[in-house]
Amino acid sequence: MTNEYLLQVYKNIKEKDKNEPEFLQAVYEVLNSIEPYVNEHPELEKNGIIERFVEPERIITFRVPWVDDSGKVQVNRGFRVQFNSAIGPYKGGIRLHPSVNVSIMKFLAFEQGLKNSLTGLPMGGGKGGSDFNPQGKSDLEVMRFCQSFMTELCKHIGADTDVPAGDIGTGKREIGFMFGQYKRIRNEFTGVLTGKGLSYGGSLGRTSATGHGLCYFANKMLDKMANTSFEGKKVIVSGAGNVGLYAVEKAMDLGATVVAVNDISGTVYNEKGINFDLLKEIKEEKRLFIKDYAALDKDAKFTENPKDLWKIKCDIALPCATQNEIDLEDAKALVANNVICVCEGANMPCTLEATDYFIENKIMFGPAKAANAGGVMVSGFEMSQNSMRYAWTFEEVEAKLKQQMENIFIEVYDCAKHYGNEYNTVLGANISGFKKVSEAMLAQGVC
Ligand code: NDP
Ligand code: 2IT
Repeated sequence: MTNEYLLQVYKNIKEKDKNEPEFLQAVYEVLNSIEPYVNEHPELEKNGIIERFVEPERIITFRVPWVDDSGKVQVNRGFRVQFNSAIGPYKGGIRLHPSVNVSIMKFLAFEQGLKNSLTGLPMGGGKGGSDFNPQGKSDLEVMRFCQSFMTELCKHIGADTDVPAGDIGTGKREIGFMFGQYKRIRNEFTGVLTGKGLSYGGSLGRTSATGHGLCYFANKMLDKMANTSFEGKKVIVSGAGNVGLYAVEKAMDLGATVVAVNDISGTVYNEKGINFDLLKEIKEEKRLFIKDYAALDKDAKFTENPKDLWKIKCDIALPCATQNEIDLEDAKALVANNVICVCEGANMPCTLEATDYFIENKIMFGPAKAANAGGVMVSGFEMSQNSMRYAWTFEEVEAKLKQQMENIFIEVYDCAKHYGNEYNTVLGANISGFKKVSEAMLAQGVC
């Protein structure tokens, strides 16, 4: 990065937000890659667009008290970061994980704004969550937490204001409890959350949308850049949650063999292919661990280190767990094993160094804000269906998802190529997403 304006904005934010490493990482990556566009558009500096673009419109933090099963009062910290509403109401998931803090919330909300822009739908950027850990809690404890969380959050959201959804630790169960509490307090049945159950306004195809969308994006990239596909490829997937599970399903559907997956308990490898039905039963229905899967799959080899996944030989790697799960060392191991494609299902799963290494080595790379946009895209479809009081079939939703993920790839690829390196899809995604957001900000004056 050599542009003086961008360097100055980054320096300021680095001083102000020095205790927010994930946020600084996300901002650095974006500012660095939009540089050629900023050089061509002096009106951005004149109007202070970048200063505004890296400053959240609003951050809400709040106390979340709840009573555990033993009668003891527990207190968690709740967040909602309403980052940018230039192109639509704030939109983004709710993360429930002990690691949640303001840095993680801000990086996710910042990235979400660009991702939502890439979907082509009118949604701004937001994210929320809490350091509450749903793992090991009873359904009643989770319900009491969700009700308390929504008792405060409901003052700040709404179908035309801010529409939360799922993320790590927040699935159908949590969305259901939160929706019930919102409806009760506000006396409104609206599309205020997405990822809802099908019986109360959810969209068919939302559960599988991120994982399926990721594979549609990757398959289009393989086709366009290497005239190949998932057919016959060996795939590894990290994180066996909402995104990872349905990435496994779609990769298999497209003719690949998924040879390894991981979760927090470790890594499982089966050269003949992971058994998707068993994996889904263990992870989604029973809320157990990969080590429990390994005990039931007689051909599987299990190791306790989740990081062992990246040492397994594969053609395609789909990181779908969490931020910074692939560092430079992991990237080197993947490239040494001849990986041809890495597509990010999680948000920011590759460190800056790992990402650069993939691009330098001409690995086909799908950056998160483009490759995992399928989830929020179908959330956008859910909002449309709720407004119309109508429901599309699974086939209609899936066809729109596939088409639009392929369109995103083409837009990102064309933009990367236009700026001189078709492998730099990070630049392609960041400039494509930023263009629409900055145009909207310019049009709306100083706000
Ligand atoms: P889930 O909570 O459903 O699943 C997360 C999975 O990742 C779990 O299997 C968890 O293991 C595993 N995991 C967490 N940390 C690690 C780690 N350090 N090493 C290995 N595995 C780990 O979350 P989602 O699937 O919803 O989210 C995953 C990622 O995808 C996040 O980055 C999220 O922001 C992103 N994303 C989610 C979307 C969505 O619609 N849900 C949309 C777009 C992006 P365990 O089960 O053992 O806890
Ligand atoms: O990171 C993400 O895109 C999500 N967690 C999904 C957000 C949404 O509003 O569906």
